[in-house]
Amino acid sequence: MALARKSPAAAVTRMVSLSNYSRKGSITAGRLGRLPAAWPGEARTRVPTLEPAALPCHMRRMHKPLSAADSIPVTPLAAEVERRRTFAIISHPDAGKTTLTEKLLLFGGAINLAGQVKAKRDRRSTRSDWMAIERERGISVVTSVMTFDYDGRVFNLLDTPGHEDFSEDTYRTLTAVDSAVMVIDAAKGIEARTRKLFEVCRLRDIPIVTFVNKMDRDSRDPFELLDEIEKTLALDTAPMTWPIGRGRDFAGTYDIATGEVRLVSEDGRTVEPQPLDLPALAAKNPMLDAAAISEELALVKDACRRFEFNAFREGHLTPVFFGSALKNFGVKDLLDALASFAPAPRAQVSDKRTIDAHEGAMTAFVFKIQANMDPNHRDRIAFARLCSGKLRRGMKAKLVRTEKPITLSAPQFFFAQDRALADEAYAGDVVGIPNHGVLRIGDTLTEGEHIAFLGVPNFAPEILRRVKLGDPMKAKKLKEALQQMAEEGVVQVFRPLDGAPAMVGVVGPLQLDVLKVRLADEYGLDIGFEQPEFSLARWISCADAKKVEEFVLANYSSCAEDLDGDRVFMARNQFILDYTAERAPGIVFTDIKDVKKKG
Ligand SMILES: Nc1nc2c(ncn2[C@@H]2O[C@H](COP(=O)(O)OP(=O)(O)OP(=O)(O)O)[C@@H](O)[C@H]2O)c(=O)[nH]1
Ligand SMILES: [Mg+2]
Repeated sequence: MALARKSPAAAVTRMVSLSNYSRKGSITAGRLGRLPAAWPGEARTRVPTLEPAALPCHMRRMHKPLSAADSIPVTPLAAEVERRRTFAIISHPDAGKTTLTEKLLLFGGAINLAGQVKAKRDRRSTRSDWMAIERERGISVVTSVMTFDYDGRVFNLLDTPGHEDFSEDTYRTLTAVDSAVMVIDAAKGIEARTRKLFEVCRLRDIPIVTFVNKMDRDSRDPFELLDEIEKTLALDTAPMTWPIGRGRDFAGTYDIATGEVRLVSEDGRTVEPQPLDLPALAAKNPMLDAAAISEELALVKDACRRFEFNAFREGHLTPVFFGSALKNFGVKDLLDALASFAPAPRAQVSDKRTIDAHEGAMTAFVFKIQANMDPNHRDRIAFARLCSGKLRRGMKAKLVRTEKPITLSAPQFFFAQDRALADEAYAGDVVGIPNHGVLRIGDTLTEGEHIAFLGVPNFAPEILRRVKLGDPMKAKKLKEALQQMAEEGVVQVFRPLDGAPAMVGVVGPLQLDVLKVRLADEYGLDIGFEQPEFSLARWISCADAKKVEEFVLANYSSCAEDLDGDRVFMARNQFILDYTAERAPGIVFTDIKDVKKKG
């Protein structure tokens, strides 16, 4: 029920319970233990900031373009780096990430009309969900990358899939961003996947901006939602806007810093903020109770935490915006906030040293491969996050894993499936590099230095399946296709050493559906799956490489190699795994492999 429609007495009761959450002594990230060790390979170095750290932030001042007066950088390179904002949108499935992405792009001026994410199954036009299977099922399967300009900034936006079966893709994406937008369905609050993804962000110290979405529908009490964020995530909240009315009576949002309101317009136009005139609002909509709203706003100002720039950047506090992505509401406030106080590119840790984003030499790592984005030209794109320096089209880079040079002749900025040649790109940018299989996930590119960025691991699969081919004449094609799908990270492929047919490993069953559909659509292959005799796969290693080979010889029919040729032991069940491990002293069995540790 909307608080604004309740009696003043109800508001007072609320004030009592709210005081719990707003007092300084309430749950703070600090008390529950701030971030332990950083995500493997991540720097905790704080990037120098441009903003004067407005405290509390005045929304009007939040999005002023860069000017010499408030710029620390002096070189053109540093100025370009400081302009970059690279962020992911994360949440539980269906909270509205893709819808929000569409609307953010609209403000970015990149598309004129956002393709609406309508009812499931009827979404043919969103930019971000471009794959056939995504459009058919109405879910995001892969991360979509979009680069656009807005208000003097260059945004690299990554729309991630919410479903847990695609979590590897999402985790990889989170290695490439400097901040995240956490979308919450106003009727549902913090859901399981949101919580998990938040934990991953916290491991990497990624600052989070919260967008409470679907305010146009019946929603939970905003105070309750803030309280839930604080309690379940141990994250302080600072509302930046506040909803006026809920559900069908959602009238707009109140800007806490300026005291102005932005009203919902029927035609989806952006309405400029205006002074709050409660009697006029209530006259237009009799369901709105002016007195109750006024009391609620007073309570918000009095009891809610104020935005603190440093606490946000350190990951202890999240600014919260309310809105409706579908109605295009509250989205501009969110974008302005990102432009203003989301961090510029952070430093990144490599195996040898920490690389600062302002360093002159270009460095980058590949966090995602996507094949066949353009069905007419079987292309293969490696998505790289630039970590330092400037990438120039045509330049030669060193691929550290192979120590071979690679010419970056056609780097591209992506806009979901659309693209444009990138003549130059800077630290923070995500560029697509077309290649024919040379680049792999985790690869480091430099201008000569022998370093490898550290990062996201590969997880041992939860499900193993043998691939059954309808037409045995197509075995060679299947081998190529599986190699491609494994390089993309759609599935993991394990090739048994004894020559038995390849096995695929996945974290969740939807990945198998995606593999089947994509092999049919993109390669004309009709496949099925069989339950193999094995259910577990573990990477094996030992300081003494000879010992691994001895182990492999002794367990030949249970050993396979993965995409990189690394040895994997497969077991029927946990008992066999434990039994074998006990009898192989010195051999390490792991269920995690760091794909970026090579090179
Ligand atoms: N009423 C209402 N519906 C919304 C809003 N935002 C999104 N939706 C609907 O919610 C459904 C899911 O939206 P998506 O944007 O696909 O959600 P998602 O988070 O990208 O989902 P996954 O990528 O599959 O995790 C769609 O039917 C949208 O039309 C909103 O602000 N109000
Ligand atoms: Mg989506």
